[in-house]
Amino acid sequence: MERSLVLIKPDAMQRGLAGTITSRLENLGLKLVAMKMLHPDKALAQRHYAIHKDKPFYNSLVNYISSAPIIACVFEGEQAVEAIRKAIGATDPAQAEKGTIRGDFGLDIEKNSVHGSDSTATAEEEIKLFFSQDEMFSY
Ligand SMILES: Nc1nc2c(ncn2[C@@H]2O[C@H](COP(=O)(O)OP(=O)(O)OP(=O)(O)O)[C@@H](O)[C@H]2O)c(=O)[nH]1
Ligand SMILES: [Mg+2]
Repeated sequence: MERSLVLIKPDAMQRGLAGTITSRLENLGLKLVAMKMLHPDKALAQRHYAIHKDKPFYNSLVNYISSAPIIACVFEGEQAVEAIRKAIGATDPAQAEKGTIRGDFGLDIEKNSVHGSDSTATAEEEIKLFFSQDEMFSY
């Protein structure tokens, strides 16, 4: 059983896509075990994307993620990390296949609607950034 952190990014929130995106991931057969709406501050955005701190787009990415409320969720299930990455599609919506979340809804390489953890190890670190133990559910 794996867990993955999903963020519904500002561009998707602002276009009313939170339910659609959550629904697509539930329809993969994954279980929603944590969920919250929050407006990330810059410090949280910087920690979440720390791996990209030397990239030219880092400041823009941090400003973008902290520009508006987002929804953070944890999905759990068999091969959850890979299943979610597949459903999300390529980073650049222009390259993402139709039928993927980014292929259908992403606006550009930065405003690409959703984040999904890229490994089980990353997922555990990311989940700890957004959720405490008592915000995670088993049912
Ligand atoms: N402006 C800009 N943003 C980028 C670029 N590449 C990536 N990003 C943004 O940075 C985020 C993290 O990049 P990556 O971790 O390489 O891509 P990813 O794993 O598909 O996306 P996440 O699930 O959000 O981590 C992307 O989702 C984009 O929002 C770029 O070349 N320019
Ligand atoms: Mg990534």
